[in-house]
Amino acid sequence: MKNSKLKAALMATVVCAVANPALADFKDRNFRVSNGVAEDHPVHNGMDAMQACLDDRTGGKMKMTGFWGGALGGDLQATQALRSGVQEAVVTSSSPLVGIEPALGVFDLPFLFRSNEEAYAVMDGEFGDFINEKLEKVGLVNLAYWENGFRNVSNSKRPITKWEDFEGLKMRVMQNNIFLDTFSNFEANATPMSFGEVFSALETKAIDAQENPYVTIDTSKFYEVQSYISETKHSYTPFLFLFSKAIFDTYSPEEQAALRDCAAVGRDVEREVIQTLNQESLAKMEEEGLQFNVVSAEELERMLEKSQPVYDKHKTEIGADVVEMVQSTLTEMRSN
Ligand code: TF8
Repeated sequence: MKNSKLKAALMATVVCAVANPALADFKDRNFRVSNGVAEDHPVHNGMDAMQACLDDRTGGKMKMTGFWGGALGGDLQATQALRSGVQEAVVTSSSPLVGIEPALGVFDLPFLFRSNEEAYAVMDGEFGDFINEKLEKVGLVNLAYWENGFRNVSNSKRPITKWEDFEGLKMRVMQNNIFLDTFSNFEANATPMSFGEVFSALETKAIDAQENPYVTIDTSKFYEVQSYISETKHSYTPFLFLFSKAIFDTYSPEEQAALRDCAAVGRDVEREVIQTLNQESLAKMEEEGLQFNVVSAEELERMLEKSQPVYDKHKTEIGADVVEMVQSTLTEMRSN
């Protein structure tokens, strides 16, 4: 009798804790989120949605503050600060982090994904989790895969409609050997450079070309110093919403779950805003005088074939199992 009463009381506590986690599970937190992109990039919309979700879940106890335009350092520098536990969070492209976790290079393989839907299914599924486990081993918790997006080329020299048009172009690439090899293979004069240096390098004509998703080219104002833009969609770059594992591990399980769940809420909003803004950004850049060129489906196929040596060269470094897993996931998805 006594025992069953105790059981009932315990059950009530458990049910209550699940339905409405005690606020004691949440401490007052205010963490910094480093961004390379400008404040008007859709990451901001995603972070607002994530914050609303966190307010709801934590009774307003968990707050985040966004820093923009690389104010807390570039992608790589900010990520290293997470690993050493001195900074909490960063929204970064995966590409500059291949020196930390080589498997991330899988996302840099040219023409890997054909559509956003394909990219989402791969990243939000088993393959994304597989990569996340590797990131945890190097001190990084990926809360969710956000979006930078399909990359397109802009330049100040000439229209690009086939791979031969890259010949001799002085082109900025991310600090990533797969990108370096992809564009060197198209005979561009490719130079690795951090994102923060790109605008002035284009402005002073130290470089002719760069490649990024439309919304990033727009919000970072690269179009002001470029004349041509081509839809090459040569790769899809995810944004990782990374949290310092050293700091994450000091949070309660409820706080950790709130962070993961709310980062997924923010992700959905951020992706949606990018999809809407993509065409608007392109239209705006055309209005500003950029010449827009489409690249034919046949030419994109030719570019993919031409890029095969890049796959062969980097497969071992990325991990043969990683490349094979993404390829078999895609093959299966495409056959359905
Ligand atoms: C690049 C990336 C950047 C982002 C962002 C600024 O070209 O695509 O758009 O990583 O942090 O460096």
